[in-house]
Amino acid sequence: MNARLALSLLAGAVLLPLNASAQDFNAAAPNAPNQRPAFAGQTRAPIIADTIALKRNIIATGFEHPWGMDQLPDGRWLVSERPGRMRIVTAEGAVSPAIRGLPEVDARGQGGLLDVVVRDDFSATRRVWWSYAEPRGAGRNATAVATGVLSPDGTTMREVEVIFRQQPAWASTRHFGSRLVFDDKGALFVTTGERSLPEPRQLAQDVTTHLGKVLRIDPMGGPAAGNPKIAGGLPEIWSYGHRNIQAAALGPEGALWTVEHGPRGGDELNRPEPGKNYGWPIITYGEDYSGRAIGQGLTAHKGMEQPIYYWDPVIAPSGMAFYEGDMFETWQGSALIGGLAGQALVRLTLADGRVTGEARYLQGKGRIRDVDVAADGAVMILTDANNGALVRLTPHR
Ligand SMILES: [Ca+2]
Repeated sequence: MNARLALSLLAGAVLLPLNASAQDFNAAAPNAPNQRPAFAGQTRAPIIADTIALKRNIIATGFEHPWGMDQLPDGRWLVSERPGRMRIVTAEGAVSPAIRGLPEVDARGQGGLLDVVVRDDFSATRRVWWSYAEPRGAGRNATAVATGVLSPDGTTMREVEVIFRQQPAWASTRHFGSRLVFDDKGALFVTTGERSLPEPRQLAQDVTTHLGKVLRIDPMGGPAAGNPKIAGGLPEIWSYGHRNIQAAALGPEGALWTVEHGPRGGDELNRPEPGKNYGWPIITYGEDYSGRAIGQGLTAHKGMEQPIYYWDPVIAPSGMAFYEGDMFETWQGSALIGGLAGQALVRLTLADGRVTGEARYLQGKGRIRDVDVAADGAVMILTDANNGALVRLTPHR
């Protein structure tokens, strides 16, 4: 790091000239070179030539494994830290002590306190929802969702109720999924993972379990009204056959979009439709991290949905948001996705339910854990870089 950059980091703002077209990420060798996409544009979309310069303002640092965030109506942010803490951060970067009253989490491996969301009516209700890895005894755990009412002084979560408990629990520290997204009917989508191990992995196809699913629940618990009827299936299930969905957001058209961690060379973008099967672990792009094929190495099968888009090599998706703000005129309608392995902010342009272009920003600047759009149109990221930071991105003018 040169002295000038160090100084500007201390000052909190860094100007990064970003020329996405100069970063030919499509030149990277695929992990599964013999696989072919099911349709043109399903992977390696044309790189968007975007010469926009981003101003990166570090709002606050020192978060330990920050995972999720949501903005309160007054402009402050709720930020979760995986070891089990939730904090309030002001627009100026003042960070509160950890909010008291949250349930115990299992913070081993990929587990811990995960996503956090509020609704537009927070000012009236002060109600918060969060997901976490819940200890279930004997080394087992599973994804759970709780809700509570934040005290007027912001110090304590009260009336805490667990509204969802993934079944069955497993002795695994991986693949908790855990994004929370409200839809426009007031139902809450919960994404899960299949716990990674060979045995529970198969349960992504078992509709009597919550593993490897998109679930849609009532905000106070129980299945949401209007869910699909899946023969023999649990009434919370919206879609199944997923591996580990850590990125999800409502699109401009009101539909849920998800990005799931695939095997090596198989991260995928879906717009899960009610009652449908997204294939894991029967069909997938990519290969096992051991180098072996997943199952029979199939990428397509009757009755199983193709992803809208996939990445080989993977980006390792984290959070996701659709851009509909006022600051980045050319980003309207784009999907923004955080990358862990990719260490990038990924932008996809979409048309007619297909991906038409891809750009990447902040490449190599650290793992991006969540992405959101502030009320004023700034793009907010949580990153493991800068000692765990909440960062505000705006166009440089
Ligand atoms: Ca799939």
